Amino acid sequence: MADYFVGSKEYFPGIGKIKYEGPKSDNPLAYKYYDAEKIVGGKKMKDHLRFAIAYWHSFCADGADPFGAATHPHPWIADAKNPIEASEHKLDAAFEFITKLGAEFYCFHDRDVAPEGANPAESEKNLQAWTARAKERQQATGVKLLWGTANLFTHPRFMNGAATNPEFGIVALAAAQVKAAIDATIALGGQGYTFWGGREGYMSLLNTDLKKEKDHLAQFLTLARDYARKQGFKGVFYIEPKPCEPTKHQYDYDSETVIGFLRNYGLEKDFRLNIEANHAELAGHDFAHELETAAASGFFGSVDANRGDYINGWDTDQFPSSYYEAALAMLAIHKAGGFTTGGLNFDAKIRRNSIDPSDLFEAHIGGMDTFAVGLTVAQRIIQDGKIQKFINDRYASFDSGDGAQFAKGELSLEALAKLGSDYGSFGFTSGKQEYLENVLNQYLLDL
Ligand code: XUL
Ligand code: CO
Repeated sequence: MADYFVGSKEYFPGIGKIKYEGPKSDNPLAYKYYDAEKIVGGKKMKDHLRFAIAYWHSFCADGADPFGAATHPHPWIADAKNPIEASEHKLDAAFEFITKLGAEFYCFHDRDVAPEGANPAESEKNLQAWTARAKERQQATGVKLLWGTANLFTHPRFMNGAATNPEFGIVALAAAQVKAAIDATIALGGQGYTFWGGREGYMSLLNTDLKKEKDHLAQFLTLARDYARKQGFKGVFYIEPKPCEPTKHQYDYDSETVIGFLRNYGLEKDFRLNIEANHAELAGHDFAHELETAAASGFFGSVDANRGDYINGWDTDQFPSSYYEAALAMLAIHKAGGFTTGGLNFDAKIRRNSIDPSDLFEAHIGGMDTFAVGLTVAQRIIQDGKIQKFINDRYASFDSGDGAQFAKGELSLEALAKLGSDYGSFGFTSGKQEYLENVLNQYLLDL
């Protein structure tokens, strides 16, 4: 892999390849904990973490919010003569950034990378032209595609949803977009294809046929899966749960809801979950809860790494910075068997007033260091085994005898009830949560 890629123009001059300098370094443009080649738990850090850069936040979002105009006038967009040239320059900027950072993967929506045309055929042509250029960049740098997706929420035509739109014509237009985005993902060797619900949900039941919309969503996903498999796609499809925003009630509410939906419609073989930390918070769950819930049913797939704000109730998409949360998340990911096709995609944006070119680097460096710490702490917890032993001991009464028989389904309710009346009084064992929290803090401080 080349040290870093520069296209027709260097968009981040003065910033070179970001290197590991260790915890004592005071260089803001160096890794303090993320040492890509370091072996942790028998595997390189980079292979545990599989970092991906989100095209939409890092190279498209311009800092505009509902109260104010853009504050990040990206030169790759501002200096381009037309949207096609902007798409080409953006690709150069993206690969320069990704290779300087040393991340291995990226993720994109169709409309992040190539402009919408006057009709579906023209949009597809624009995407195909970008795909050919992106393929060359991937080959030249070794950067890979973690997953692709289609943006089925920005254009006004999707104001009533895409696959769940009450008008059939819009469902068909959404299909044209998804088909083209799947083709692009396959052409680029994408390891996954993601469906985030976008506007698949409702604002009011007074104008909504909920059952019909869910049936249509499942039908749409089934067609997309069948098409992709027919075209030779070997990767994983992800559903990304989110409880609300932009609709009041998104159908893909949280991990458990999506697992039920996938099983209900026979999609459980091909689809896994892409869990986003901020979405978990919006659903009233911890990030680790969503990860463990997905893993418990065999649906863990990939992660959108970010964080919300405990005081704000919306999707702030901030860069991860909590070692505590990252440690618990990496522990849950370890229990899920680690990443195979998935990875840690920074679905996060710098703040509107972070306007230095170096801010985008510092944001990602911080996020990568945070997960490197999380990985290190999780490995320490796993190797030491104290917490797992506590959990095992807590359930030991199911390991043998009557308890084991119950767990295997070998006891009737009558037999169980009989045992209950014979056993007498039980259940006075401490859960020791405070002690375990102290143990976790010890692991965290012992960096
Ligand atoms: C929206 C969100 C999306 C998905 C991809 O909240 O997370 O960016 O990750 O469509
Ligand atoms: Co996301």
